[in-house]
Amino acid sequence: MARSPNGSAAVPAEVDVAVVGAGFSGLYLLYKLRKLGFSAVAFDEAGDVGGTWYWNRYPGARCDIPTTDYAYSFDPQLEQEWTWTEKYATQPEILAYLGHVADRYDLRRDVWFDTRITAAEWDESRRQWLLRTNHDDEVRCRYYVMASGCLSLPKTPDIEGAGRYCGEVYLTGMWPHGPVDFSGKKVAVVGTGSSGIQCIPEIARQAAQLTVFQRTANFSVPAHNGAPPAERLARLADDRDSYREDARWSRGGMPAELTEVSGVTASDQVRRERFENAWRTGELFAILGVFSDQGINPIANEFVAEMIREKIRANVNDPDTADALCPMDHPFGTKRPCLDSGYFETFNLPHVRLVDLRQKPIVTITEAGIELADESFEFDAIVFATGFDAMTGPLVSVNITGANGVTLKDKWAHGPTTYLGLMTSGFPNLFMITGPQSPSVLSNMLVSIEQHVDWVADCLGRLRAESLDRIEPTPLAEAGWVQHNQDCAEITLYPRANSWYMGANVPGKPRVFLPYIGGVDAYRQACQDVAEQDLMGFRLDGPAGARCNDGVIRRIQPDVAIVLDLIASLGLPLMETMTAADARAYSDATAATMPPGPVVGEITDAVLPGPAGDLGYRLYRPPSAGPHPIIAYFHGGGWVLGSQFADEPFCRDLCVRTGAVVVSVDYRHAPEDRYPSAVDDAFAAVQWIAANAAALGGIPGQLAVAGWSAGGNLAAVTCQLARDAGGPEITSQLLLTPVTDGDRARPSYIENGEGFVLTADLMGWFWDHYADEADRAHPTAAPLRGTLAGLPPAVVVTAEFDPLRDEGDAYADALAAAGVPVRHIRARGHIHTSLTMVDAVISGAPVRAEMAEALSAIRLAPVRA
Ligand code: N01
Repeated sequence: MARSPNGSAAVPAEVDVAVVGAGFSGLYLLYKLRKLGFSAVAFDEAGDVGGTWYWNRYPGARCDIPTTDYAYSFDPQLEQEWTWTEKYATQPEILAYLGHVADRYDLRRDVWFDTRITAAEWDESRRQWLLRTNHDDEVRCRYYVMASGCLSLPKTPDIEGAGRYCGEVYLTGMWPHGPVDFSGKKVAVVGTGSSGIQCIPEIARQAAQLTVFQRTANFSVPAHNGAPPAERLARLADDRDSYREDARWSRGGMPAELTEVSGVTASDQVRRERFENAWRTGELFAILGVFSDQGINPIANEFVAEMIREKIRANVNDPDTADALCPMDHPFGTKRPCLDSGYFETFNLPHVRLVDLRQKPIVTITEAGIELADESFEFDAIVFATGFDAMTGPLVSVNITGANGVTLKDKWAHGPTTYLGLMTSGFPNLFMITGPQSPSVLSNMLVSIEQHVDWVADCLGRLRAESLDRIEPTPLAEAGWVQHNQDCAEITLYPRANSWYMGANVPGKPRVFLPYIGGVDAYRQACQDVAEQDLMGFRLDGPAGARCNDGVIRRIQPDVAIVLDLIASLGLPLMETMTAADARAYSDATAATMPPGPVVGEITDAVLPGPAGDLGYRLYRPPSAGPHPIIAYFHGGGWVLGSQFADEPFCRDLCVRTGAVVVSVDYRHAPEDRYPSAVDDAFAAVQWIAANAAALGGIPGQLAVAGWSAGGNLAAVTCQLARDAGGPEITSQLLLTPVTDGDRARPSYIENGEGFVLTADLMGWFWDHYADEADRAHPTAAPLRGTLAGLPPAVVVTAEFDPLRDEGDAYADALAAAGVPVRHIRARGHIHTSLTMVDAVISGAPVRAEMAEALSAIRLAPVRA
């Protein structure tokens, strides 16, 4: 039976590339592969091209990205000849566009419709995939591409009795092709995600009665549909290429200005203005970008969420219904927000009713309708808008067996693991378009699809040119990418929602954040970097031989990378080229832009007597009733910069996390007062604090010392001095990325000497200001060179991308070797300065939590009691 419009009776026995899917991805892939001279065929279960737009024919189905951007950009001529009628096109118009694309490039001739790939097996001996279809055809291919979409496997309604119902049943994701008429009927819609929210107003127009069963209220924004957006059209007309290039290098795949306005610090008026402006655009990325911090800070997020709830309450007449429609259980954006046309207003119609399943769950579906604990409904039709087994579902639903005989389903039993969302180890020559751990569903799909297809096509062309025929990611590269994805997600609020992004909508599915949330721009850069570094992280093989440039493409924490990019973009002069006065002014100005840190119980300023005059200190008291343990804290700044106020956010954080009084003491700075002035001051301060513990609200005998960087150096030195002097009693020491030696020949000085804020040169500048060469090896300047036995238990924190990493590591090792209890925390992906950037670098929070927990665990037990 011919299933291809080219009239072929059977699929070809062997091709270069087999593609699953004939939607946006599959069609562009066919076009691209053909241009490169590869033989390629595509298979699709559908009767024609269209992918998701072939199946999702429910009333009201539209795109939620403006048509100016929801279209291919690979061929300017195609762009010129197609005119969209609306800002958000209807499903028939999008399907017509895809039909036009298929015709224009004569793509249908290589697509086998009504054909599902049921199994795929890697044949190592022939370096080919063997694919089987539901018609028992077989096709061998060198490369196999799953262009099967992220939301293409509808979830079967997981509701008791779902199979019993005898009336009309519809799934939004598999809507019939013939007409569906709800006129005069009693209709139920189950589900209020994007599909439900789009179809509910349309069904309400026809049905005699409509009952909406809502399990989770959803945020939705009016689409303000109409003509395609004039401003975007004008920009396209003006310079199409640069508009498209902006989209490719944007965060979400549409040109948009990223705001730096924080929801936390903006005034009420600014908040309201920004929100209303975004609301008026009717664009998802606008409302997702009202504030720079709404995706990571719950307070900023709640401002947006509450303003949306206000809109809902203003549009829905019945207050109880309005309340039920207000999402309360997840931060805004953490479930895909919807765009609607009159959704909330629909509930003002007399024949439309909302049933809140949180109040009254469904007990069962019956032959006639739906039964709750206290009410039964009869319906002529039930529409299930219950969503999809997203992202991984379409991939693991095919029985794919890789090189080691393991199926993809088994490999991903605990969640997907991919390299760049493009490939997965153990499955050579298998590519995914918009696979898990790529931006895909968090972006304008069209931009992401084109980027993936281009990357895959370039890769295949390159393999052919280099006489290679096998490509597979290494376990190291894949683990690194999985970790990076997790790092990106964990700094956001997204994992807080029970969303399909998390796999939470499918019972039994592992809860893992599925898409890459680092942004289209960052992702594109990563893919480009991999390609430029000889396909780093891929094992390549073929007639030309085998090779592999193994490695991890992104090791820096994502928010640290943002800070580094920001600093680089400012083009600031290097601190080591400044005078000490200018460097101090610069450092103070930078500190003033940082979030203040958490609220503590009390902050007081005072002075204590030092060897050469008073030393200022700032005391942070926890909110709980005292007395508390005390931490004497020494600020960072290379003995040159800073003051008792300089590390305020970190001190507050330390105070709140440990429940200790933190006394941040100033000390004399170089070059005015060189070594050992700072040491003398630090030791004197610790002696005074110990002697005055009770007066400070502390518990006598429970004194820790702590410090960051040069302050960590002083804290370490102070512990040695106190031990040698027989007091005061110090119960523990917290050394955060400390200076312990100053030997700048260590590998971390070379690996991390440039580009991570604290440079090797700057450290040299600090040392030169602080101490004469002859003094630098003295244990009171280089505590690593001192005797370490008998020191208080230590928490040593070192950062991966810090020039000081190795001397911190060496100190932790040496302490342990000397019999000192040590908790060594290695901050993966961090730099020297990122762990103190409280509320600015979110990924530092777990490290600070760990150090506080470690300190609390040892602080209360004096070692030499
Ligand atoms: O699916 P969903 P969707 N009992 O999973 C509910 C894209 N899309 O098809 O939230 C009762 O979002 C479920 O409740 P809960 C877009 O990316 C785009 O609507 O799990 N209710 C939820 O309310 C979108 O995000 C457009 O508590 C049950 C609903 O069903 C994605 O596709 C249009 C239930 C499912 O919502 C998926 O959207 C449409 C049960 N057993 C879709 N099981 C555009 O505008 C599930 N629900 C382009």
